[in-house]
Amino acid sequence: MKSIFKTFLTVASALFMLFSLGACSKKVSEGTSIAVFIPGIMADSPIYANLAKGVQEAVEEYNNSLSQDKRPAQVFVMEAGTNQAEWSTKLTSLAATGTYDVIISSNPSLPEIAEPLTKTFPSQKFLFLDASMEGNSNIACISYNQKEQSYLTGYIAGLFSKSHKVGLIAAQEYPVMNNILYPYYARGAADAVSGTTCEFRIVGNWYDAAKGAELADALYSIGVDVILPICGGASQGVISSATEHKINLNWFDENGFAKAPGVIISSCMAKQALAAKEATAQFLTGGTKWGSTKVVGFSEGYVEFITDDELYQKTVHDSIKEKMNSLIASLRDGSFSLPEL
Ligand code: RBF
Repeated sequence: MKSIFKTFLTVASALFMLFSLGACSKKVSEGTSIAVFIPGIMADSPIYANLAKGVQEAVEEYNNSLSQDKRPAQVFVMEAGTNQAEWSTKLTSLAATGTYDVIISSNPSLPEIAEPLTKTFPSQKFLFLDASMEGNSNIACISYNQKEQSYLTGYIAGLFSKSHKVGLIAAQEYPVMNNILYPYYARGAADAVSGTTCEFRIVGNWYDAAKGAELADALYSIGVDVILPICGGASQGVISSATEHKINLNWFDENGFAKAPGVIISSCMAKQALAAKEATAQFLTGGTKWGSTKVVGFSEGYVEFITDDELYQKTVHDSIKEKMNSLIASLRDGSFSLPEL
């Protein structure tokens, strides 16, 4: 009887040791795990490609700075695809794995999708760029003020247009598009050359290049000669149409000059890779301000109108470059600020 009891004690203590070792080694050995949730696809959507790039760069730098006894942080990138009806289910599945310390994404529609998940999975953190939400302690956001980005783009479109008709081809309508991107683009064009009008067309998705071309053809047929496409993969069709009709394009979200030399007259972008890198680095070092939204824009250095590209220098006449330079300078020194629209 005594020996049975002794055996039981030995097994129990062994199990206890094994368990505590296991639990302990789990803590020491597991590095931070990050999921990047792409609400769409990365191809032709620089805002998403730069999100993944920025997160990966931050993780690489963080891992390089770790001492040898620490496990590296890991990143898993998931493309949720262009069917927006599936995003909620896919984000839920990702949170349900319980594997990721944070899910990082970028899109104005995500906080609303993630909000109910923070109740179901209370330890899941979400970091969203190009989005805003206050007061949920599991969610932190970075929002771009894109007024100057749109206005500068519209301004050069207005200066460039000979017909004084410009156009914006959007993938879909959403609050940032309707309240900021389109109105400030149109206002910039009209402020550049009084009487310039702006047409607005909608593709209906972020991938249909044939529809993009069809809409650009139609805008050309009514005299539009400068177009801003904000429509992901559909912008490929806008490029083909503009090249064929010898009209011009603005570009958004990345330096796009090389995509159609001589056709693209401007590239103005929010610095998504930089913002994603900084936000990820802050998360990895425990500095994220949960429950809040940080707004960054032109005055904080997160919006860049590219002037040093050779193709900008070549394509845009000096008189227009000078006007753009003085507009940029006046926005920077505060002598001109944009109206509320
Ligand atoms: N921008 C993209 O470049 N690609 C996309 O697939 C994409 N999908 C979006 C889906 C929704 C529901 C919303 C609200 C925005 C989407 N955006 C997309 C737009 C993006 O948030 C941003 O406004 C533009 O990239 C302009 O900076």
